This record gives sequence, structure tokens and C-alpha cells, in this order.
Amino acid sequence: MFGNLPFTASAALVGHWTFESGEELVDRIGNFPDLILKGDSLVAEGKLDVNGSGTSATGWAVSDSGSGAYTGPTIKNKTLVVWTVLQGLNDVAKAGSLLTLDRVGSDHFDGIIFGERQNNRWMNGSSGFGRTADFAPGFEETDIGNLIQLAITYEHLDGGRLRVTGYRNAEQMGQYETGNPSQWDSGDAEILFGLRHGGLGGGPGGLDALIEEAQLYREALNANEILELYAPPLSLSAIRVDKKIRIEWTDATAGLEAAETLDGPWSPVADAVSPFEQDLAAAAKRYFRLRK
Ligand SMILES: [Ca+2]
Ligand SMILES: [Ca+2]
Repeated sequence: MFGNLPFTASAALVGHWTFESGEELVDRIGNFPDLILKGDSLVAEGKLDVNGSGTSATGWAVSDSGSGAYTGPTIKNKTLVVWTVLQGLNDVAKAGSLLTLDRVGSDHFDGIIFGERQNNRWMNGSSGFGRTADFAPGFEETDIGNLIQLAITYEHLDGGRLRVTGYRNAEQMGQYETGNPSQWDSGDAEILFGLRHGGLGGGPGGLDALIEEAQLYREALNANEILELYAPPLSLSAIRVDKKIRIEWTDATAGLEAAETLDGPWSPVADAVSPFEQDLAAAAKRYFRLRK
């Protein structure tokens, strides 16, 4: 459902899970081994359903470090992005993770953690809280059942500092600088959904959520790039084909409009669907735009 990566940062995408039919447990980039479903977790209708009770997970997923290793490049700067529907607040499950990057050989992680230090709020969880501070103002969830996007970016700075920025629905929740910048190397990185950290044998934290999609970048995306992931911009292309102009666009919910001058008046082009073609002879000069 979020298939279109709109910008050049897609080259920095090192892990991508959609949970869609045919790729339910697969990292589309091919860097991580397939996920293993643990406990009562399951994949249905393109979503990973994780469950928990209190601070324990009852259903979670982990990349299978028993069958393979992370084969991508070293991850220093990074961004974690998840689209999710919360199914329970802190009174159901807490201190678990939407997406955690951990080492295989040791407990060494960053993750998008829910309700561990502050009720119903998001934080960057990290080993020993070494890269953790509470986001200010942060965001307190009060509702369940809505599709939301969470993202945390990690940017290495001079002097051994790390800048951590959190976003919910592309709005900044907070930003801070901390010490203890870290990295995850080829052969020693794994992914967890539901658990705060751990491995094949389990770990702490629980979360009750449907995870629609998750992405891991080896760049600290900026606010505009996070916004483009949250609300992809409209794109339109126009090329000449023989004596026609062909206009193509990707968002089927957007409507094509035309005008004789840039100032309008603009009117919808009836029944126009992409790709749309028009004879060049039909208008000496005509302008087109997409609107939604
Ligand atoms: Ca659930
Ligand atoms: Ca999905």
C-alpha cells in the first residue's frame, strides 16, 4: 500500500517489510533473513499482528539469525519508519517495539518503543538508555484503531555526538543530542517487531499493534523526506507520442484538470485516466494539472 518510494533516499533503504501477500516475511531489499513468527503473532491482510500483555510479548517476530545474517552495508546514520495501527494502549501491553535494530551477538539496540518510561508515549529505546531521552513535547496516544506513521532518525555529529529526532505522522515529536553513537555491521544485525530487544529466544517488552509496513534506512532522513513518506507528492509526466501528448500520473485519486492559460479557469478533464492522450492539434496551447 505504500509502494512508491518518492525520492533518492530510497538508495539508502537497507530493510523493507510490507507483510503483503507473497512477501509476508521477506525483507524486500534482501539484506535480512526472513522473519520468524513467534507465539500468537500472525500475518494477515498485509499486516503483522503483534500482541502482548503487560511488559511481556505474547506474539512477536524476529529476523531469523539462525538461518542467515544481515548482508547489507554498515548502518551508522539511520532512520526507522513504521506505519501501524495500535490495538491497545499501555493498559494492554507496554515497553515493546514497533521496530528494533539489534545486534545478534549482544544486546545492543535502537528501537521505536511504546510506553516504557512514559505512559502511551513513544521514545527511542536503546541499550541501557545510552541513546535515550524523552522526546519533548512528545506525543501521548489516547486512541487505537487509526493508521499512524512513526519515524526516528539518528544522525552522527562531530565530537562523538548523536542527534535523535522523532516524528509522528511527519510532525516532529522532539529532538535531542546524546552520546554513545553506534553502528550495526554486516553479519551482526537483526530486526525485531513487538519485542523491545532480544533475539530468537525472546526478550522484554510487549506491544499490541498491527504493523502495516516498516522501513530501515542507512541515512538520517530530513523532515521533508519523512513528510514525503507520509504524504507522497503528486507526480505528473507529459511526453509527445507522434502527434499526441501523453500525460501519466500515479495517484488514481487525483483528477486531471485543464486550462487555456496558467491563470485558469481550470476545469476537470472528463473521464481522464492515466495514461491520458490528446491530439496536439486540438489546442495550440493548453495547461494541465493534477488536483486532489
Ligand atoms: Ca495485536
Ligand atoms: Ca502491509
